[in-house]
Amino acid sequence: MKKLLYSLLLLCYALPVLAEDGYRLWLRYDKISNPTLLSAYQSQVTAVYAEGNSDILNAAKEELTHGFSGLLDRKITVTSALTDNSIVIGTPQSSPLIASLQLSQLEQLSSEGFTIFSRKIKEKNCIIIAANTDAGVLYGSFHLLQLAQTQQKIINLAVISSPRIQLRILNHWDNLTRTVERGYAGFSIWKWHLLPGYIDPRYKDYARANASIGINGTVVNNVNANAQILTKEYLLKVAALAKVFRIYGIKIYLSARFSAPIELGKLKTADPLHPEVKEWWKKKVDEIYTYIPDFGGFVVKANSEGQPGPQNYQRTHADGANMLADALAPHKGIVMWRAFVYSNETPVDRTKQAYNEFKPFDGQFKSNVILQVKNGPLDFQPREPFHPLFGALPKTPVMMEFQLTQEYLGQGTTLVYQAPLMKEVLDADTYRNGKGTTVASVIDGSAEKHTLSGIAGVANIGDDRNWCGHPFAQSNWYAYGKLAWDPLTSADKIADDWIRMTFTNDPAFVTATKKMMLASRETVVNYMTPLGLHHIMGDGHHYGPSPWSDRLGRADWNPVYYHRADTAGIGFDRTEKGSNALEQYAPEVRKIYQDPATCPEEYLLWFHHISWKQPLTSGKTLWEELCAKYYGGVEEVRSMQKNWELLKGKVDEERFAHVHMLLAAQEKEAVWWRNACLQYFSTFSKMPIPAGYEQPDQTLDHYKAIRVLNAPGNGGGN
Ligand code: GCW
Repeated sequence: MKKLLYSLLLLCYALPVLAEDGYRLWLRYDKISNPTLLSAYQSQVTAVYAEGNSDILNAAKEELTHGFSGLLDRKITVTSALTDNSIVIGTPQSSPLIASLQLSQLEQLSSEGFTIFSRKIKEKNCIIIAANTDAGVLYGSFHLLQLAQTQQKIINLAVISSPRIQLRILNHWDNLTRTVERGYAGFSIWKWHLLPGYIDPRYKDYARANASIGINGTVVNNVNANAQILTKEYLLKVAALAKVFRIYGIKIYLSARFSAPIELGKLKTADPLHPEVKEWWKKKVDEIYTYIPDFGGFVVKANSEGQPGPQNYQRTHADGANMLADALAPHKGIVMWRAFVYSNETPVDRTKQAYNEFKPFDGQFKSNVILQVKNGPLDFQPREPFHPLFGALPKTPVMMEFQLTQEYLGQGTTLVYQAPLMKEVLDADTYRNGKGTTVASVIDGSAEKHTLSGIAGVANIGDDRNWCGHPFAQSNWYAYGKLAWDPLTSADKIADDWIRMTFTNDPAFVTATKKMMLASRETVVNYMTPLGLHHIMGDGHHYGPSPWSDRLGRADWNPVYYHRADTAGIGFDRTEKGSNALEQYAPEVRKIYQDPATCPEEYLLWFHHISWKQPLTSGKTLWEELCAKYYGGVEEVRSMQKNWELLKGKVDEERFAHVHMLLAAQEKEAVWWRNACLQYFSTFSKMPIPAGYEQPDQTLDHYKAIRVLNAPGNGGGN
């Protein structure tokens, strides 16, 4: 009896550890399931040897020993003497042993790069992870672990890897109240009220996860910023976070509210050219560096959607950015100035406004300013062409902003792997310096040899146990980091690795799941906004379809502004005959898009107003093609459901059931999108949904009457 009780008790303790609740992300380090491989790895790795004791090196040692102990199912420790089959880590500065190897490949590496190779040292077989900095060693350690997690070879490697982009940053739209703007995974993970005293263990796991994919910076507060974050009280809290993140090579940045000198400093103005304002920022920045010596700098959303900015004082974006840049420069801090600006006072096509606003200032920003530009000219739609500013600012460093949180991509219920979306933009050709000037080459700085380069992802992280809400949403955090390190990596490779580490190496599971992930973005486009449609989501909260909406205060917040459906056709004419947004692209790009005959169909209604009866490449008319896309999208969700069912038993029950339920929700939403949009558009096309398709079971009025109350992430105090 006692024994039974004891085993029951043990089981109780064991259960939470075994539960696959998604908390461990892609850092699961479970025992290698393939016995042959397991014994091979066991003979290749028996210990970790490191000379040097910095915090970052210690983090690398901890990760390697923890990770390999799990993967190899035996205790791997750090040894004080070199033993056979050791992983040897270090830099020439920290390790006399590494220095003695005189590694010429270190010269090829950037400060964060690493090299991994095998060598016999003092008759001992070693796997060496060397770098120029401790952060490089940490990244190399994660790389080696990932090779083992994905069951690839770990000896006799010749890895040389450096990040192509310098600043690889997450932007949290987290409010000090702990609500998250556009967040669908719970509340903010920052427990401001408990900081700086209580350090939630989650902060370390957050930092580990980021370091494992090379993310080296984080902006912890919403770009719709509360000036409070700049008070001493809050800066001490920020400093406590910075202390945890520093150990993982991550710098902290803050969103700065432009009017802070008024709100906190009691000044009468925030005019960037006013001496007192300059002085206030200078002092504030100096103060920040006393608490956080490696503080990264500011991101600023100015004169956008009601946020204060230099234009309130008839000053320019350059005046505003440069004033902050001057305050940060002595400390080597930077300003990430957002280009997401538009005004409804000017009746100009919203997609043109950022370019119009910033193009004239090219070359006028201080050297520690980088412009942060969203991937497309509108706002994180399921599909947008690349932002014309990527091809328009040769004299200014420009960084990318992607949105990992799925504001316009079905939010918490939708399985959508975003690497294909990101790749589409990164690979797009701006033709800025002739053919081959891809967006990736602009943002990595290589196109114009800029020294400052960066990329930001709006985080999809919250305090849900599994971090991102949807189990597959984790893949977007992961993919973002991997593409930030190397934008040339394929979406396929990233998905493959992520699945193996997050779920299982079972080939049948990997193949089927990868197929589903790679198709998932197009599926969402098909049932939400096919053929170049955009911004026809629900008012304000952006959840569900609402193409009929025209009630919001400003024209360009309303779906009818974007689809422009009438009896003649549908789509936004952005050619010379229309808003001429096309003039903002290079002639080569313009040429492709300006003619409906050559414009890729995925952008057709983005650039053109097309007649309902216009035949498309499929031979179908536009109306028929629109129907085919919406119906196809729903069918694709149904096949995802079927495919997922076939994988039952190949993954743990918990995550299987979670995804199963979410796919069912997604199917309902896809039907809702399809029925609502097609019935609404048919009031203009005056054509029915072709017979043969399953007909909508609800009327248009039914769909119009749906009200989504309390959608998460929409509004709330900051
Ligand atoms: O996509 C829109 C969102 C806003 C957001 C804004 C921005 C932070 O709807 O919630 O505000 O973009 O990027 O500034």
